[in-house]
Amino acid sequence: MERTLIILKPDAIQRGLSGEIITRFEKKGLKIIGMKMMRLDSALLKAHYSHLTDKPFYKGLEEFMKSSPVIAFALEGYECVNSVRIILGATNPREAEAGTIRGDMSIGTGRNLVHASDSTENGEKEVGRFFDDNELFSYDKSEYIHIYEDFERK
Ligand code: IDP
Ligand code: MG
Repeated sequence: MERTLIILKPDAIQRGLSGEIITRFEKKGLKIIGMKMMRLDSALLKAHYSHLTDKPFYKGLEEFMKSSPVIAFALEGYECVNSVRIILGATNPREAEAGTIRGDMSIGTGRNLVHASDSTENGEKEVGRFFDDNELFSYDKSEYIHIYEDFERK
């Protein structure tokens, strides 16, 4: 099982799209193992977006991500990092496939609604950065027998 970090960005909160976005992950069958509303600060954002801090758009990105609270959650599932990125769609929503969250509900690259980890390694790292151990929950999901074959949920 992999873990991935999702952030509903300020545009998702402001536009009232949180429920619809969460629903897409729930319908897929992924398990929510932690969730909280939080205000992001510069230090956390610099760590989270360390691959982008030297880009010209970074200042605007940081300001935007601090502009209202966000909802962060951790998802768990078999090979979920890749499948969640597919559900998200491309970074530039104008190039994102119809049917994806970004493709269906957004237009601007800097207003693309949602973050998701981009690799198995980063999934683990980012969940650990945003959640303490006691904020993550281990529990059985009764529908798993109808979502996974045995070998997939080991
Ligand atoms: P990702 O969110 O699809 O993983 P990254 O390249 O990691 O894409 O970039 C993180 C976020 O930074 C994007 O989701 C987007 O909000 C913002 N961003 C990336 N590139 C640009 C750009 O060229 N202009 C404005 N914002 C950008
Ligand atoms: Mg990224």
